[in-house]
Amino acid sequence: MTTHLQPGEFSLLTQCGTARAGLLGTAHGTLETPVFMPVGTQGTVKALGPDDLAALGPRIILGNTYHLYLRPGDERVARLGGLHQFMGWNGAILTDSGGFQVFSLQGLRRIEEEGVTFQSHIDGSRHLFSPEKVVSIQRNLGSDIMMVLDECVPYGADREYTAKSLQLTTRWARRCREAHPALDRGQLLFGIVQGGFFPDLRAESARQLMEIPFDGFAIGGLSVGESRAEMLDILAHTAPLLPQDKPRYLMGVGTPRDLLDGIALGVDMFDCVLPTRNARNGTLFTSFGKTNIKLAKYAEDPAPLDPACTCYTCRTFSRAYLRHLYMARELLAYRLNTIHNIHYYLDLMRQARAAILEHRFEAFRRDILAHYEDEAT
Ligand code: PRF
Ligand code: ZN
Repeated sequence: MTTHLQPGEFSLLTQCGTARAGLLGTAHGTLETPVFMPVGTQGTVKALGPDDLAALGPRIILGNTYHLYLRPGDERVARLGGLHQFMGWNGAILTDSGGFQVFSLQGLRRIEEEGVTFQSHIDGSRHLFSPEKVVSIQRNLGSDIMMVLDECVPYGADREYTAKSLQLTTRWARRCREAHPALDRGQLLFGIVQGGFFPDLRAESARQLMEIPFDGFAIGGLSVGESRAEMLDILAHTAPLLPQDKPRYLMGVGTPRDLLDGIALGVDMFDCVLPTRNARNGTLFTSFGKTNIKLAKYAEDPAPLDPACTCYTCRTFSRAYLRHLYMARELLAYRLNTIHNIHYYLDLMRQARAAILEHRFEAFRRDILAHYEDEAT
């Protein structure tokens, strides 16, 4: 049983070193942190239906402003009752602001004070994302947690560019807050710290954003091509600068190892396409490390994919069958693999949370990481 918190209320239950276990209230339920948010970019966690999600049990998923604005359109979603109703999902939803997706687009995009202009990847039409516009879109979608418009500075950007950019991100953040007053807790609004790979600029960004009454703070601009060591370095420097009494969200990260390291450094929320995307190319996370279901050694293997896993896929099917589905490009392969990988991520977070609450997180982390020793992940 979980205590029910009001939207925006954040309760820090325990710290184990700098790792934190907490609760965050939203308009669609209370989240147990640390939490992993499966990515549902276009109003679906790819290959899963709401019944699959219900069985897996995440309390929150992520949606994307950029994609849903272009198609089917946020106003259409609003007319159809909002994103929760539209996609048949009654848990919480966090929407990213679209800035990051726009910046990852090839071709035309222009950053100005007013906002960022870009061309649709669908039909080439031109659009402007201003801070006010991305708030309006996210209000139409009705997400529980909205993100401010930010510029995710490309890896390798120099100090001068990064410093200018973080100032712009702060001005955009302020305009987002003004477009959605802090009193309106039905939808929370998080600021996003940028500042590239310059520790003092990270500190400056955090300082400026903390003057604005946000419901939580994200760390953006990481996992953009840097080494793991660089990422952890900036994370270790940035996380402790953020308010103790507000949730901290590391955007677009990462591998199981990254999540455990992030948790150790005091991060409460994560999202990443890795478990869903990997599932669709046969790469599966297991208690014995990462594997690929297409390997020939699985062709006649009657064992479950991960004997230690309790997901529907592992309870029901053999490695041989999963390999067959994958090799035959059967649609069920995507669903079963995704169920397993999402289960793995959610279970890792549940175990991490339990370990924090029982003050044994470091031992737990070392134990899990031993399985991933000689891998990039
Ligand atoms: N900003 C936003 N979304 C993001 C990022 C960011 O910096 C990242 C960086 N890894 C992922 N998603 N708005
Ligand atoms: Zn499984």
